[in-house]
Amino acid sequence: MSKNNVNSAKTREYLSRYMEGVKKRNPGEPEFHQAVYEVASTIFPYIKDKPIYHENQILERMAEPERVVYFRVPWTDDSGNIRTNRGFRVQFNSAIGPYKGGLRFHPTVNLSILKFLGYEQTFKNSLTGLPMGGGKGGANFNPRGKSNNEVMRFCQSFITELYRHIGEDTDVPAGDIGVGGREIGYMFGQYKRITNKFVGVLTGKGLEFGGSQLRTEATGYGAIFFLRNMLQAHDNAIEGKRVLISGSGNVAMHAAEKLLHLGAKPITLSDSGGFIHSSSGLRQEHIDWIKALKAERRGRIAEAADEFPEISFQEKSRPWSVEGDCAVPCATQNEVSIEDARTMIANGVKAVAEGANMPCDQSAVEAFQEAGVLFGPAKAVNAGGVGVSGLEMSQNSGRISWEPDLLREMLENMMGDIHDSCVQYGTRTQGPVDYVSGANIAGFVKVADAMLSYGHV
Ligand code: NDP
Ligand code: 2IT
Repeated sequence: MSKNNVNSAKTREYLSRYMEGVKKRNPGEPEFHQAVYEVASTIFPYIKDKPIYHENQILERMAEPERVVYFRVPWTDDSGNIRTNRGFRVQFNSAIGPYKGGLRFHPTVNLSILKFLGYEQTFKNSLTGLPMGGGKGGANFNPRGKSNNEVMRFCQSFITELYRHIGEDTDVPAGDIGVGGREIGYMFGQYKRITNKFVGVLTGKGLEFGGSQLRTEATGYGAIFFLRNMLQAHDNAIEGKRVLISGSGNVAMHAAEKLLHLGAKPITLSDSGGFIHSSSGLRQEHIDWIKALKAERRGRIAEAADEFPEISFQEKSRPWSVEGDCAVPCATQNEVSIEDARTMIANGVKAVAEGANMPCDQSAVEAFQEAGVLFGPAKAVNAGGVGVSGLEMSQNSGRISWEPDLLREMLENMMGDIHDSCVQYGTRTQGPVDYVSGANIAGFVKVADAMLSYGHV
């Protein structure tokens, strides 16, 4: 991604011709183009003296989903009106295992966003070291303001179509934006009812029905382990660091909690209405209160400022202008622009770890890298979530459940191994580790070599 990666004229020419083809074949899909460019710009320099990947058109085949399912989701609201949404599942790549990746319910969901997420997921899942291919799905359904019964009816209708395309050895969905424990419960219940099978077809399930210890916490906790590892590898420490976080969902809240465990200070959180700030640092009591606000009362982050005098709220803004040492964006794609990046660099931010998927736009990533800011890309930083999903699949297959301590240890080790893989492929002669190249190359090699073994499929 950094300009240094695309370092020869010939590589630049290959990359630009490749991207022209991707854009022509996938018109009107800017998020998908962005995700493919980020990977291709680091893989072309890596494979320039490895003709086998070119001869076998590996990057071309990797940019084409193996299958896309696109379906109608009718449901009835509480007033008796019939509503229609659009459901999707993008089965991107199954070279190293069954398709695996979350479901997103958000009004902005479209094919471009799900293709970017499914493409990214392929490399992320490879980095975990577990046998999981890449997929993503969801619907343009907005759970906000809907009653539990409406969400249940929607989930049941969604699975009534999707169930025939998924399975414990075929495709295993999980949560993402707008899909948490409640939605997974409704969908698992309907899958079991239709198929008469109790199998690990979804992850992120409740602990009572096959869920894994630590899956709920895994993405946010894992992201902070990765941030700590990046700082440690560059002779710095996480203790005492003031950390800007965006979002107040699953990833953000557990990132904030793990920062507290490690002696750092989460100072902001946000939602689509604005952000909250506490200069002395958010405490566990704030985090517990906000978790309950979001999960039980489905309220807005602004309410935290009414409840706690030490917390302020700024409407319709993102937290990136607040002074801090590190940033962990945990809301959504492209929430950090080049202007935000410049502000953070000027304010002395030393490390950025992407908790959300592709939260920093292309120019923001380049600005961080050029300024020498440690930059951890999403596919490495947030891989702990899908990593523990993979462990949930193993437990379900074996009909066993592992103790919390074992899962804690497995998650921390997995994040350490992912960090090591990035260092292996991303170490440069000068400057900090290039984690973008490191993650992309480490994720690519395993998937590409499996694809070579299969011939042209
Ligand atoms: P949640 O639905 O639990 O929370 C999402 C949070 O982000 C909410 O605070 C939401 O605010 C905010 N948000 C979402 N969309 C927007 C938007 N367009 N503008 C501003 N704020 C927004 O989702 P998760 O925490 O699960 O996911 C957050 C990110 O992490 C996503 O990028 C997801 O793909 C990624 N991720 C999630 C994993 C998981 O295990 N859950 C694993 C790996 C990555 P509001 O409620 O106001 O919309
Ligand atoms: O983006 C992601 O990695 C997720 N939403 C989690 C996917 C999973 O299968 O646990």
